[in-house]
Amino acid sequence: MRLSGITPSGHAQLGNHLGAIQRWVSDGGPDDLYFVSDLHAMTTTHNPGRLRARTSEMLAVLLASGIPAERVFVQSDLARELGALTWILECTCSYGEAARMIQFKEKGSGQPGVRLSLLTYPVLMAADILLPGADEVPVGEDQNQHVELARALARRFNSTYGEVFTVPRAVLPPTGARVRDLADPERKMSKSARDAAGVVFVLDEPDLIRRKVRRAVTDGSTGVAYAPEERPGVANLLEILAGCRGGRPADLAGEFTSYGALKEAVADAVIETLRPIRERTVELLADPGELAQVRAEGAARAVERGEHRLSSAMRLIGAGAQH
Ligand code: AQP
Repeated sequence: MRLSGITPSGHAQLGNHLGAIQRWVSDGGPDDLYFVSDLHAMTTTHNPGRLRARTSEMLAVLLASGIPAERVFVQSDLARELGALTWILECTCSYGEAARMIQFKEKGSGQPGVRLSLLTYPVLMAADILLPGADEVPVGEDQNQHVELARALARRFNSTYGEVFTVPRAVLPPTGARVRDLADPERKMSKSARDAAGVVFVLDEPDLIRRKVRRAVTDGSTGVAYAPEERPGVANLLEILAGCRGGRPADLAGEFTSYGALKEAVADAVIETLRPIRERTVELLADPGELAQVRAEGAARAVERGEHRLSSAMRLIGAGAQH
């Protein structure tokens, strides 16, 4: 069973769609779970109203993209169970293990007022994974170390107190699955990018998508060829086209003789890929009752999948009332 999350740290962007959500729809199994990881969006300064709105929007985007309602939930709806399990796992984890996480070192070191949660969120992530018993966790390279931590904590708990947790493994994306920022192809496209000029958001209107793609950074070469190292901007456009239409980027390059024609084709493909998702998301957001019901049912199902592990873990560590 696979588990994947998406953090509402901004609006969903094309990289989230092509690199993650689209695969979740096409490769997902009936037991897989997908969640909006809103608790992970609080490790740095956040705006509560904006977080709530983005959480609903992200849930709507997942549903509009084709993920069945019975496979989604919102992380904070399981705050009690995840909070309890996080504490148990923190009592299984050493300070050194948490402090070694590269993301903590990159985002936290030397910063004033760093939230403690920036240090401990990989343990929450371990709880996300271990509570429902996920055995496969599709993640980007940057999250691999966190899945390693979840593996270590599951093994340590099982060997110290008793077998409760499935030991998960990370499933890394195929190479070339990274969508890069259109304005700066050295960076990956990100929902929290400081400058949105090179980020196509899933809910962008067609005109805006076309403008962003037309302004995409390419290079001074002539002719269209797929050379990710030497020509990252053009390679990114070809990969986006392949992600939307199918086919291999190197083969698609042969269809074009100019960057202008390539950009128009990319804009058309992205607009047509995202159009039905945007339209359905708008409908879903206009009906908060339906979203609230999906949330409530998703939370109940997710709790049901994991509560027996939490109660076993509580019993084995000697906590909670004895039955
Ligand atoms: N540019 C990308 N190309 C391919 N896949 C991507 N993903 C994100 N950006 C790209 C994949 O989307 C999933 C959910 O991402 P996340 O919410 O866990 O956080 P992230 O990877 O940090 O995504 P962002 O958009 O870059 O968010 P911020 O700006 O908050 O850091 C993951 O499977 C991720 O690999």
